[in-house]
Amino acid sequence: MEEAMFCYQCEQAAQGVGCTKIGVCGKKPDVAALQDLIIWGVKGLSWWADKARGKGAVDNEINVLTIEAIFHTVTNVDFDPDSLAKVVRRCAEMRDRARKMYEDAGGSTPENIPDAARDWQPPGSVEEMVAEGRKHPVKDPSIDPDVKSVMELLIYGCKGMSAYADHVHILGNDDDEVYAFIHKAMASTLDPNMGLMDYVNLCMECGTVNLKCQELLYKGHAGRFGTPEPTKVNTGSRAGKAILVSGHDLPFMEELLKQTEGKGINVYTHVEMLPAHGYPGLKKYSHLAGNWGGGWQDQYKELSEFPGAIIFNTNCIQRPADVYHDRLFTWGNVGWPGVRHLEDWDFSPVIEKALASDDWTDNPGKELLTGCGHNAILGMADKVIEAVKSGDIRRFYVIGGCDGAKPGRNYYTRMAEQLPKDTVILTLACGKYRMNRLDLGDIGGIPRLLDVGQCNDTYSAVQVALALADAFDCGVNDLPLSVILSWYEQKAIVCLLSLLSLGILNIKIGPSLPAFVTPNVLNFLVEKFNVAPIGEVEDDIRQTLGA
Ligand code: FSO
Ligand code: SF4
Repeated sequence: MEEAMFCYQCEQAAQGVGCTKIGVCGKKPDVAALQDLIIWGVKGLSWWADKARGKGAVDNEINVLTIEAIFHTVTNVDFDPDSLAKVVRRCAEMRDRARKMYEDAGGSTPENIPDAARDWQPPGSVEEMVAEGRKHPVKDPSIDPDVKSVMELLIYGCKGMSAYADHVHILGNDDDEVYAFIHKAMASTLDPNMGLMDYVNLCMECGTVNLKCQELLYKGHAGRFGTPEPTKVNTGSRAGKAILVSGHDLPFMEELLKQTEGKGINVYTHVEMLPAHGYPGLKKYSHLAGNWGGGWQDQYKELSEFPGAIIFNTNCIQRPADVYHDRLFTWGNVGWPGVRHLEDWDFSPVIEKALASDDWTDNPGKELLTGCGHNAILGMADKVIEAVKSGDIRRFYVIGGCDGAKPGRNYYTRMAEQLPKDTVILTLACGKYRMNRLDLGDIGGIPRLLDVGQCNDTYSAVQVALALADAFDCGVNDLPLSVILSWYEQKAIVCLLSLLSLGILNIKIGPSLPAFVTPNVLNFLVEKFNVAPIGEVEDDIRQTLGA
């Protein structure tokens, strides 16, 4: 029977193979087809943009559309066919503009223009676009399965990086190196002469460029909001009106805090917004009240308990419950059919909705610690180094990445609980919700659980590792440090590529391995980097401690 769709880009891929009827994430076949068409469109526009850049011609509108379009296809971002159809049209427009830019810069008509880069125009209706999208599926039996596997790894790396690049752009910190790489990489997937190792090399370059992109983001955030500092965050509620912000975009949070100031509304963070509390420029707002809920996968229940307006500015959105559907908003690249989308920086609809919604009650909760980025950790470097030398700290564990629904993810909680008391855990991204309510204590005043920040703060965790390696005059792989990743979507993929590009060995990945990685590609990763799936908690602790 013909498959209604095929997608295997995230950890939830059905049966560990791929979603073929409807996405486990809720993605319907029409949305899958439109997202496939967007990726096809991005490949075409990238082909011309890459050539134009070779002639010295660059257009920032093309650059920004490229990353925004790709971001719309990341897991749990945009489920709205109308919004996706608009992106398809923009891709065709920008492809034509990139071609013209190349020709105006003196480029001659190339031979063998790939179909995706030809002057195809999107049909008028969404239904026709869906039919067109079905002609460009992810599956392509004409490509060798191992080559296809690494090609998809590259595309998913570009998806993750595009999300970060979008935040960088919103901060106004753009750098053409990031756009140039994404255009080169996406264009390369149309080149029949590319072989397996060519894509492997591009994947490593993707990891390197992503670190640059995350550095731009870190510096953009720190420049605008100050350096994150360790901050305790309440997880309960305050009496009064309430808005909950989910997603990763910090300038959005600043603007919302400005627009809600003095209006009797408390603003709460959800999932990846938690690190917002650590930035001086954001925590100075007294109505930034606390953090609500656990990992993104619990939103149906937890957002149902939230009385005010709710807004998602990035992933991970899921099908809303009826009880809050009317109080839900999306912004940026996020979309859900029937949910009101805010196009710009005027948040008055959200504010009005919050003011018209029920009050919340005063109910203080447990406190979480966030804001422990590299500046904070390296601020106590002497203490940390001394604790390692004296044996008070035996080993560091970076345990982070995405949270998710699978029962196997309790591995990360059990790992944090069972690690010996002379170990320190650095955590980041939403995977932290598997452990950030545990009381793990401290080692001579150094908290045993340090929340480095959002997934993009992989950059910050890397800075800690590099500084420790420098202090102990050794390589990162010689440090008493283990990396245990939990992955879900494509940002985690690009973070993994960044760690591999630094030559970091022995990374453990769970709760399951990517469906798009073939056995041969996995063998390659095992041989070159000794990556391994997570095993039993006790065995993994014993093995990493060398006990
Ligand atoms: Fe999580 Fe979702 Fe930040 Fe991801 S909220 S899963 S890796 O979007 O980006 O960590
Ligand atoms: Fe399935 Fe994940 Fe694709 Fe959604 S994003 S359709 S869950 S593989």
